[in-house]
Amino acid sequence: MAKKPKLTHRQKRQVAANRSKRLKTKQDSASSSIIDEANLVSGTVIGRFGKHADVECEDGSLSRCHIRRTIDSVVCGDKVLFSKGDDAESGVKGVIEIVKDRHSVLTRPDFYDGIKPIAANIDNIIVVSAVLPTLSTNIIDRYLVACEDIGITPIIVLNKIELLDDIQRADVDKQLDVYRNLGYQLLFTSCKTGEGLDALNEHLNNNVSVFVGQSGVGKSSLINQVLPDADELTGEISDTSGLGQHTTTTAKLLHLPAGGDLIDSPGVREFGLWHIPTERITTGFIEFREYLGGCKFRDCKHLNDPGCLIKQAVDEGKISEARFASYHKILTTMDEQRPNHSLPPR
Ligand SMILES: Nc1nc2c(ncn2[C@@H]2O[C@H](COP(=O)(O)OP(=O)(O)OP(=O)(O)O)[C@@H](O)[C@H]2O)c(=O)[nH]1
Ligand SMILES: [Mg+2]
Ligand SMILES: [Zn+2]
Repeated sequence: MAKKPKLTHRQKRQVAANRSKRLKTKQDSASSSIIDEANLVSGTVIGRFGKHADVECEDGSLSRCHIRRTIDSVVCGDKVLFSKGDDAESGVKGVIEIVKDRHSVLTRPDFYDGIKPIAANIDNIIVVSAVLPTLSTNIIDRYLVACEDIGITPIIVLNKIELLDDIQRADVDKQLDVYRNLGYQLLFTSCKTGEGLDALNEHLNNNVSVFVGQSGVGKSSLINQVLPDADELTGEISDTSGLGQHTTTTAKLLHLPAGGDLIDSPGVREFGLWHIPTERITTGFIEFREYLGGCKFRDCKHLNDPGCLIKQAVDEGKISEARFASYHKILTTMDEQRPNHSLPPR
């Protein structure tokens, strides 16, 4: 069989748009609506495995589907339409033809694949961080920027809190005051003692929430606590690095008994932000927003530029020095993390 030509992203979009138009026209015409209704089934993606996606229909049935080659991406939380077709040998029950418009999508940059969506149609993002080996507020800031960039105010969860003694805990607590002052919800949790789990539960009910954070911080463990039937695989921490071994390899959507869904996502080592243009990184620091546009120079780098309102706010104690340093650290590491083949998004 001849090898099919590889399509560019633009071509894929065009083909998908045409297909969508054709299907819509077909659905609109009374004569063919019977065939389409019989063939196209709607559902929600609850798992992605290589070339397949598991789609759950409203009646609760599950269909493993292929994905039409022209579709750019399918992730957990996506609302899709698939055509039925039973392949007894592979167990595949259909082909996803259309991904409906997403009201939100969380993405991350991947060194090899460019921008990768993580989860779609989410209302809530739970940013999980661990307090050991050290608390990294820079990593928290990176996630906050990514969340603010898609217009979702996340909840910050500090897990494994029982590992700290009282003095360490007070120190961590103090470092995190800056986030409370900015209005972010902050929870201390422990899967070992159960601390904070009820409070976490309250934030999850009736929402679609995605758990994000570095590998080994305890995302799957927290999900297992909240949903004992979830049975998510959890991993041991390597002694040398103190970090996890990427135990969760694919995202998965799970239902909460009281309503709402949880999406467990695979952790990452580095959460780069090079896919987000600099101006959007700046607005991702929500306390900078009121000063933007007021600096003396239009191309102000907000560092040591004369007449910089942000630097002035730092000097006056209105913006935290730690957040200001974190902002510049993100900008400098962005260039290092961006793969050479990717064009800078500035
Ligand atoms: N001490 C302590 N250990 C925890 C806690 N929560 C999780 N762990 C341990 O941390 C390790 C990693 O937990 P996971 O839940 O697999 O972490 P993850 O964030 O899902 O990691 P990835 O799937 O790789 O992204 C496991 O050995 C857990 O038992 C906690 O509250 N306290
Ligand atoms: Mg996991
Ligand atoms: Zn400035």
